[in-house]
Amino acid sequence: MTSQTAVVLGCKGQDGSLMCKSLLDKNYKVIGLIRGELKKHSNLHRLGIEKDIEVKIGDIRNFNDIHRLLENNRPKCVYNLAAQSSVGKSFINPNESIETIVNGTMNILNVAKTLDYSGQLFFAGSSEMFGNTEGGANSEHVQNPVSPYAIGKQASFNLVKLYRERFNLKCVTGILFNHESHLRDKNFVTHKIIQGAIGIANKKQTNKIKLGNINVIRDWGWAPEYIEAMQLVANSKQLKDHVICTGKPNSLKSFINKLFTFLNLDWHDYIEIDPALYRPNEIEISYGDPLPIFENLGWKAKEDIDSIIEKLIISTDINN
Ligand code: GDR
Repeated sequence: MTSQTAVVLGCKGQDGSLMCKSLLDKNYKVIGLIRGELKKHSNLHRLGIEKDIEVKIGDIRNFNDIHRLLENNRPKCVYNLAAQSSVGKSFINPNESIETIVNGTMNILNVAKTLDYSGQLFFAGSSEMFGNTEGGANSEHVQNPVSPYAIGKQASFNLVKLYRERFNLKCVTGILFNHESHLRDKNFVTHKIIQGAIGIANKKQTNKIKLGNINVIRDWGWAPEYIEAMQLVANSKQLKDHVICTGKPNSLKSFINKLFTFLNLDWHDYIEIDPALYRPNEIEISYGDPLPIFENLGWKAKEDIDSIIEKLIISTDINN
């Protein structure tokens, strides 16, 4: 039997590479799109799958690139996991955030509409579009984005909804809360802290770890299981946007405390607060409501902050 084809836009990031691996495990033919060249130590290489997927070069903002990809391959499903993903960087280069997130989404939707594409389109949304959450946020939560990144994600979410309701495209957004793995880029706080803490524990690092605001509260989940949730949201006949979260709020300070305690170290000796790392605008508290996705699709996060820290310590390569 010929296997079905799935397209992963942004296939070398944390989520893109994990999505490719999961789809390959389910016997899909996987086509991945990247903007530049595939570097030697990409996440695809680290997962040992760079030869198992078909990698194409292209840009989600380019009509012809996406048109060619969809028309030639007629995939069952397209996962848009491309675009700039750092909230911090979006304050430094807002144009790139808005262009990749909003124009990218718009372009993919327009290509799909032009081709009368009947497969599923999944878009990675972000809890950042809610701003501070009042209790655990579900997909109907009031939206108050406070960064260029979040403003882009809010626009993307609303475009997807519009094209689903107005043009009958099978497109949905999975609104993702923070989700981590050893494939995280070091721009993100969990990877930065884990790398530093392991370096300190192994006596390879003597400098303190400099951080911004550690009083923030977030809902941290385990990326590999969020990939499975994304597929459920994408494949569901309900065509409904869903929040993907654990529902458990934790402060960054408690993440740090748990991690250093695990390594038998006192974090107070190794963390330095650097006001220069504070963001111009910050979300103080953000966590989701895990019930809708459980009730509608039967998905529930299995990993919590403690097991995530343990997994990150075991799997992190401090040279990456
Ligand atoms: P976030 O992730 O912005 O929540 O976006 P990040 O790990 O960058 O920040 C989490 C929180 O930690 C605070 N913080 C620091 N952050 C970084 N990067 N570096 C620091 O030194 C530091 N010190 C404190 C931040 O201010 C923030 O409050 C992630 C991304 O995956 C997005 O793509 C996704 O949409 C959201 O999660 C949900």
